[in-house]
Formats: sequence, C-alpha cells, structure tokens
Amino acid sequence: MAELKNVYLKNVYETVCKRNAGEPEFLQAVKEVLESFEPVMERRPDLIEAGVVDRLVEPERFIQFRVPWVDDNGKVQVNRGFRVQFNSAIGPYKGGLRLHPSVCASIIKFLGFEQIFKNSLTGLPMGGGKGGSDFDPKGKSDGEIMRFCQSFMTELSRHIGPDTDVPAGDIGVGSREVGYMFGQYKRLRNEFTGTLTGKAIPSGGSLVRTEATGYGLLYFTEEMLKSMKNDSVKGKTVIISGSGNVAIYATQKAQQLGANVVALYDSNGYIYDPAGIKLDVVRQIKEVERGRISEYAKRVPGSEYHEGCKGIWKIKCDIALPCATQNELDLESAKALVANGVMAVAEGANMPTTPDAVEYLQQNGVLFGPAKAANAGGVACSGLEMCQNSARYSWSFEEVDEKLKGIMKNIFHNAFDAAKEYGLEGNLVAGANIAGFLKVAEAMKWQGIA
Ligand code: NDP
Ligand code: 2IT
Repeated sequence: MAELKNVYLKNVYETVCKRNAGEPEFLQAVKEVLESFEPVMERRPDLIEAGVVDRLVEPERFIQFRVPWVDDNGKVQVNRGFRVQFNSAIGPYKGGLRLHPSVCASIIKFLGFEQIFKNSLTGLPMGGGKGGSDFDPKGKSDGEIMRFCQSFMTELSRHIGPDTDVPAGDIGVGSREVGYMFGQYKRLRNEFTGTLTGKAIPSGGSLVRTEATGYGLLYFTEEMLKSMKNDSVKGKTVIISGSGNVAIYATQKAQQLGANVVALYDSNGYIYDPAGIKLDVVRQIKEVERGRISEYAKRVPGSEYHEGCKGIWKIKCDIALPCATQNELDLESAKALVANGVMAVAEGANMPTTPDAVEYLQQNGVLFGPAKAANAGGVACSGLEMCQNSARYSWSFEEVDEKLKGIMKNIFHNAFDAAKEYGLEGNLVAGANIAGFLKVAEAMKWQGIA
C-alpha cells in the first residue's frame, strides 16, 4: 500500500500503529480508510482542527470480559468476550457479534471501525460497534451453545440497550444464538425491547433480515453493473465463497436474477457444480444439519468437492462474491480471477480482499464493490428492525424488501458520486469511505470535542 502523504493523516496513523501494535487486521482497516481521506483533508482543514480523525480511530469504549460456562461433561470452560463501542456520533452503537476461535481484539476492532462507515452509508441513525468471543460453536451441543450464550449475555447486558448499543449476528451467530441471548437479556432486565436484531419473527424480528445481507449484495452488484457497464447479473457465471448466512442468500438472489452460481465453500473445501448450485441441498446441509459442504458432492451427481479453499478463485467466472471472512481473496487469487476475465467483484464478507488484491483488481478494470457499501444490507435491515420495534409495528416482506433495495441503490450512488467529487471516479472503495465518513465527521464536529 502507498505511504500516506497528508501530514495530519500520517501522524494519526503513526499513533494508531503505536497504540495498537500487534493488531494487523485493525491497522489494515484503518490504513485503507485514511488513504481515502487524503483528498478530503486537503479541502477540509476544519475537520483537522476539530481533531475528527484523531478521535475517530480511537474507540469510545472497549470492553473485554470473562465468559465461564459448563460443558456437557460437567467441565468448566472459559472464553473471552468482547464488545467495542467505536463511535456513537450518529446513533446508538450497532453491529454484530462473532463467535469464532480466531476472535481477538484486532478482529473486533477492525470490524467495529468498518461498521462506523457502513452504518453511516445506510442513511439510518446507527453508530458503529462490534463484539464476539473466541468460543468455537463447531461440534458443540445445543445445550452448550445455550449455556455459553446465556453466560456471554449476563455480562454484555450491562453495556447494551435499545438506545445505547444494539448487537446482532455475524459469523457463528444466527437466529438460534440471538434467541438464547435475547431470552437471557429479557430475563435480566425484565423488559421486552429491540436490544438485539436478527430476532425470530414471533419475538419482534423483521421479515427479510435473514436474507438481507445476501440480497443487498446482489441489489448493489446489479446497480453497479447497470450504472458502470450498462449490464446486469442476468446470464452471468458467479462464484461465491462461504456457505453461511450471507453466501446462501446471495446465491438465492443471484439465481432469482438469472445468474448461474457454480461454486461455494466452507473452511474445509469448495464445491463446484457447473450445472448450477442446488440451493435446497445446501440449505438442508448447512441450515438444518449444520454439516459440511463436502456432503453436497455426495448428494448431487455431476458436482465436485475439492479440499482447501484457494482453488475456488481459479474457477472461470464473470462475477466473484467473497462471502466468508477477512483476507480470503489474496493477490494470487485476484490474478487468477483477472486471467479468467472476471468483470466484477463485490464483497459480502468484511474485508475479504487483501489490499494488494484490491489494487490489482481495480488496476485491471474490474468493478469492485467494497464491503462497507456492498454488504450494508444486513445492518440496514437491522436498522429497519429497530424502527419496527420502536413503533411496535411490523412491515410485510415486500415492504422491507423494497426499502432494502432503495437503500442499496442509494449506497451505490452515494459512493460513486463521492468518488467523482473527490477526483477518484470509479473508485468505490474511496467513495464509500468518504461518503460514510463525511456524515459522521459533521456530527462529531457539531457535538464538540467529545
Ligand atoms: P456464517 O457463520 O453464517 O458463515 C460463515 C461462512 O464462512 C461459513 O461457510 C464458514 O465456514 C466460512 N468461513 C468462516 N471462516 C472461514 C475461514 N477462515 N476460511 C474459510 N471459510 C470460512 O457467517 P455469515 O455468513 O453471517 O458471515 C460471513 C461474512 O459476512 C463475515 O465476514 C461477516 O462479517 C460478513 N457479514 C455478515 C452479515 C450478517 O448479517 N450475517 C452482514 C454483513 C457482513 P465454516 O462453517 O467451515 O466455518
Ligand atoms: O457486519 C455486519 O454488518 C453485520 N454483521 C450485521 C450487523 C447488524 O447489526 O445487523
């Protein structure tokens, strides 16, 4: 990545490096964002004077706590829980909870930092936050999952609330886990509020929330193709990494829009089905049986399973949608995609493309939809869930879906227009960062040094 030229930004970044040494994912996320701010700082000395960026890179609050629970053998287990409350300039902290053995301060802080800009881009009043634990849900019984979630929420409940901080799902946290956490929160507080989103429908959840990130990713991709290439998703060959919540509903919407989705993966390996992924089979394996994607090849004739994830990017495709985890698409993978004629990459996961891979894709004329914009549909729908909860009301599937579509189109155009205004036409990474930032920056300046 290029060196920062603006002296103010360079100094901010040096301080961030000193304060957060040993946190590579967080530093990666901050560096990318600060690079985008260079043209903004030239025009906005008032933001420098108000110390907006110095304040933005330091979380308002970082909470770390012990999560003790008892496994099925009666043995005491201890995990580490986190919540970062990064920025509340435009609304209560909002962001998911991740349960994965790799979770640590660096991962939670990078996710919380990105969430600030993403939430701002949705146009809804939500600040940035994120949380989770190094608990590994794989192979755990339902009872173990419930006891862990209850213990996690017992501590987290002190720090959250409908007007303070509203968590949701992320990797390893879906409706089941949100349900156990919501039940425990309600019991501890003796109040029924929309403090978590991603709830089941009978408990105040919103229709479309389950589908929202994947659907939103496709609405964004469709708008990007239409506006920048006068083209569409229809008839395109698509590969999607992951096979969890985001990947499944990205596949569903891509198929509805007339694309042929030919590959998916989990952390063990990928499936290739040239005739098109049979989503009912994937959903049975992943959502019902909580099994491995390798099962697919045993059940669907003509499909293949390959051990290891990297090979997926070597499959010829028009559109690639990384929907699993950070840094899963590296430079070598980007080169393979370009060599095979990929026209668009849009990020369903958070920071799935390494910085050198992003640069390579952009330099080779590939349309690139960054996570903060392209995967904002999930949190946008969470914002709509908060809205329905506050109003004690619920909207139909069609109403929520229409709102989601409108939000994703707006996000694309706001990112596109911001990039153009600052002399970086077509660079949606910079555009999304700038558009997300400016709203937060104005709010921070207006609220004084806080
Ligand atoms: P899920 O837990 O439902 O699914 C995650 C998928 O990614 C699984 O297939 C998992 O495989 C795979 N995966 C996880 N870690 C790795 C790894 N290290 N290498 C390869 N594959 C991996 O999570 P989601 O679908 O909800 O989240 C996916 C991504 O989307 C994350 O980056 C998340 O932050 C982001 N996101 C999620 C939103 C949401 O609303 N859920 C909203 C916006 C972004 P395995 O089962 O083998 O672990
Ligand atoms: O990364 C994300 O935007 C999410 N995991 C969704 C957060 C939310 O609050 O719905």
